[in-house]
Amino acid sequence: MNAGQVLLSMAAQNELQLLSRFKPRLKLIEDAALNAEAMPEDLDAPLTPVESFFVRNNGMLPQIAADDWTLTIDGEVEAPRRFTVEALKSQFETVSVTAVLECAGNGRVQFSPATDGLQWSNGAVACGRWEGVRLADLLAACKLKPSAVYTGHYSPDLMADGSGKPAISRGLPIAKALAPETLVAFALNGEPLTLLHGAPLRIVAPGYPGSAWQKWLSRIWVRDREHDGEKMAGTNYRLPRKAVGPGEPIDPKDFAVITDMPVKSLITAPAEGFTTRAGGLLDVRGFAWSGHTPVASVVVSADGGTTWQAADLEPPGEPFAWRRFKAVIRPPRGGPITLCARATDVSGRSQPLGSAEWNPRGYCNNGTHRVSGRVVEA
Ligand SMILES: Nc1nc2c(c(=O)[nH]1)N[C@H]1C(S)=C(S)[C@@H](COP(=O)(O)O)O[C@H]1N2
Ligand SMILES: [Mo]
Repeated sequence: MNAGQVLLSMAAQNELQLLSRFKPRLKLIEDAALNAEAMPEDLDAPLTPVESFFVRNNGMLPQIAADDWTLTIDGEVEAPRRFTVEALKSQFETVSVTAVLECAGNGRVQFSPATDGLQWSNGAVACGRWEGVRLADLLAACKLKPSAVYTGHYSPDLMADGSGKPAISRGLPIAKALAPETLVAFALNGEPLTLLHGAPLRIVAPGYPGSAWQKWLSRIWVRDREHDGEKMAGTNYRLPRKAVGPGEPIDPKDFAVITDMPVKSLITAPAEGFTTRAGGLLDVRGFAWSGHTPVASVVVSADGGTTWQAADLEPPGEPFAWRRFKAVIRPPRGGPITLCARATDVSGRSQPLGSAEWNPRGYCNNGTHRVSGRVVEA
């Protein structure tokens, strides 16, 4: 343990035990709350094993008794309801969606100058098969009023600063809440959700940043305005409508909620620090994904982005899943080598070569992933 970890509270020490027991390979990000990310090479499977799924907490893990959990739906509905988990499973159709979960702050560490927020490298992303009921079906059962324009999500986890405030309470525009891919989920990769990922119930909002995927969901307040819960307002999980440079004044009015994640890719093999032989063949592979706009193509570079070759992209599966890409490279001579991957979506948007446009909170950095290694003479 390093000094920062020793300072963590007792509760957090239990959290660390959870991490070392269930996710021993994740890299801890220093913070009062439990946050940890995967190494890219541990993300080299179409469905990320739960063990390698990153963990993002805005506050303390809640103490929960999953047996008597209920979900209340109220607000702009004709018929407010309260469901047990069993009632959700027995009264509504169970469906599954394969979807990427990515924290809006993934890649933040590459922004210069640095911004506030957890300094994630590239590992706050994963792809899972989520199983649950459609949020649309639950809302239909509660009979939405015409005034319903947004959902507000609540859970019992509190901020780590002792203020007693909810750690986070975000929501969805009603159109996304009603979209067929949006779930109240209770299982991941065929297993019941674990505590770290929001058991017994969490929101799954494919294409949206992870912050919209409320864990430990206990209440949905249907709203007649954009939800204004904890970490919805100000500049939280928002991007400026027009560029704001470092040090420039910030007016939250000019910021809009992030509702779509940008096109992105990750090299999952070889791993950082690899060695390969000059004149030999080097297999490069990884995944590409985007929010709501399908991925069109991926190119790979073996010279840090000067020249590119097309990668093979596996045929599309489910729309919110990530797609495998592969390329074979023949490094000509010995020396250092830097691999890059760059995805483009069907609307023509590509990953930026360095970082995405700097923004005050360091969100949505979809800059190309770089992996460095060494070519050794045969
Ligand atoms: N109740 C609750 N839900 C939450 C959060 C949280 O702190 N509390 N963090 C959100 C954020 S910012 C992200 S990126 C995802 C992370 O989900 P995971 O921990 O299952 O990977 O959960 C979201 N849902
Ligand atoms: Mo996040």
